[in-house]
Amino acid sequence: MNKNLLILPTINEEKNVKLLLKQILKTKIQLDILVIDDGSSDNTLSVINNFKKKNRKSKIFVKSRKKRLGIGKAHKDGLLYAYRKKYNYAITMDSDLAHHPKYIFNLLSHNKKNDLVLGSRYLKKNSAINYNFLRTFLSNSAFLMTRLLFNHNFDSTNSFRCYNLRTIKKDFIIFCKTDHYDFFFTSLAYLNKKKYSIFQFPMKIYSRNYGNTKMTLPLALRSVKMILVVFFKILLLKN
Ligand SMILES: Nc1nc2c(ncn2[C@@H]2O[C@H](COP(=O)(O)OP(=O)(O)OP(=O)(O)O)[C@@H](O)[C@H]2O)c(=O)[nH]1
Ligand SMILES: [Mg+2]
Repeated sequence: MNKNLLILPTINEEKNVKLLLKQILKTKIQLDILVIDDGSSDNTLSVINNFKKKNRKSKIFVKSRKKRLGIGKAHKDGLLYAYRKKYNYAITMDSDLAHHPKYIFNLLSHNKKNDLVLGSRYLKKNSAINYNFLRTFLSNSAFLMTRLLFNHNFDSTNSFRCYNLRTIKKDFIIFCKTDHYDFFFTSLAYLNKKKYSIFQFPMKIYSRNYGNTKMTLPLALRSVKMILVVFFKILLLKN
């Protein structure tokens, strides 16, 4: 067993996942992979299973759920699995090629001295590639809001992260009641408040070329509401 588990949440990402798995293998980084799929109706699962057959040396596990349980739930379940199986580090990323696997090297080069490492598109200019106006507006607003309310400058909606499971207590998963996109800023606000050491490095994030976004208007509105709810929860939380 490798000491690193890479968690990939998927819904209908057949084209992306095919390229992504190849890119990951090319890095030659030692990791096991856990795909958490929420009811893909395209060929995502068969692409992954074919890839597994052709690359028997790499350990790829698949958890397939019948319907969409939420991206936050996928991350939480993946993290709990990693704790249970005693991995030292859990790496999380999107499966739509938004995060290039070359950046896993950056995560791993800072993960010994920090509890959480994450990539940020806000440390260097022009780091969000091919984002349209709406996407830029949503990400920038989330960044601004979390900066103001939680008093940190982390890229709080970025899922590209490495959790040090030996130093982070799994309580944070229980604190994050949320199952959707708000998981990302909630977990970060909690870990920051609990004084875990968080390190971020600059990275580029690419807009998707294949497939449709899984972000819907109700989910975006839910995040707006949850920022305020989490603000009060964090305020009441003891250090
Ligand atoms: N398992 C699971 N995966 C999800 C869910 N929602 C989104 N994903 C996956 O999580 C990743 C991020 O979702 P995206 O749709 O790319 O969300 P986004 O990055 O905010 O939006 P765009 O990149 O602009 O489309 C992708 O790999 C999705 O397939 C979910 O409810 N369950
Ligand atoms: Mg995306």
